[in-house]
Amino acid sequence: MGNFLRTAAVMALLAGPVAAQDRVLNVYNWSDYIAEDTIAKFEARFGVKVNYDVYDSNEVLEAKMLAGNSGYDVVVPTSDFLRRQIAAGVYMELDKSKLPNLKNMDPQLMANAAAYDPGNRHAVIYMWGTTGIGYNVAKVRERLGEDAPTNSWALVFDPAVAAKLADCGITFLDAPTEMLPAAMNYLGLDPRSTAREDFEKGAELLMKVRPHVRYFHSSQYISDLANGDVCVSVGWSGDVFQAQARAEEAGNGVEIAYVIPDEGALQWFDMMAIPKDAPHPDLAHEFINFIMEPEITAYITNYVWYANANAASWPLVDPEILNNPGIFPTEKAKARLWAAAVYDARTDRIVNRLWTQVKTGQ
Ligand code: N2P
Repeated sequence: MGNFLRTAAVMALLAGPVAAQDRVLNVYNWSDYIAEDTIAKFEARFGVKVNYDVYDSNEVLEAKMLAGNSGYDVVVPTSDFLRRQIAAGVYMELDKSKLPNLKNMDPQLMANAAAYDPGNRHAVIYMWGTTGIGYNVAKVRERLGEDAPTNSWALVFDPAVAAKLADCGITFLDAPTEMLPAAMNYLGLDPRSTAREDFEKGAELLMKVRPHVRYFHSSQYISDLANGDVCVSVGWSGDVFQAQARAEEAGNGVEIAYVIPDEGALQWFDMMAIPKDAPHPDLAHEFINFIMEPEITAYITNYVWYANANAASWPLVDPEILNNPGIFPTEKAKARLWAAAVYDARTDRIVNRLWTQVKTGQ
């Protein structure tokens, strides 16, 4: 009897750590998109382990989500991709009773996101931003003079201008659903159009400038801009500001600027969602609620230079970021931003075929 009790006590002790090990959260998020201590804080607070993987493309995330059984508990698709993944039945409805911090979210921005997820039933805004141009101020001035069209998409889409910048390095995002509409918009076409001819015209323009493009990649440009290895990148707002900050820290004399061109730019929302087959849905809710704490989200914004939609966090955001029109656009700039159209399967095929041609040059 004594032995039995002792054995039972030992087993109970063992059960503790085993149960704790089971408290694991698998997060799949964009690269360069979280503060250095966010995950450690969550692990310490909840006594869990987080596996944190990253991607730099909605297409990569989408392939995993549609295949199913990804093992991820929280993922962060952009709103237009979110919408069709919801239609495909990929995400569970959020249990809002487990997300009291939803009260911190800005109603207007959540209403914008609701255009892609009616009632915000499946997702919460993580961060948002624009797709514009990052450039090396000195190198662009050296090549194009004071009249460089740095407020225009002409900087990368006018073949004569791009030719003059080719030697210092132009890079494009490997993001067909963002690059083609940007080219269409520059041509005076509707960036939300899904007409085949419009995509073809956009692709034709991209084909003209592609000989001057060093690479198509969606994360490499951060360090390349910062080091002065490339001089103009079509990129995401916060990533360009991270490049600017890295150059400043390195004291290497590289000055990087970000512009939302006068012709307008894409405004996107990256959304936290829980796959239907997530292994740890309760913990996933805890994580989303944790991210919505004002201090946590303000610290992420201060670290990654992306705007958030958490109004309660804004007093804690560095004024330098809050007042930066490249991060939180002015009302005037906002009027020229467009929201992504949601592509159906037919549109997807057109876009993918043209994008392969643009990237390979044939
Ligand atoms: C972070 C990129 C996130 C923006 N590196 C893409 N929606």
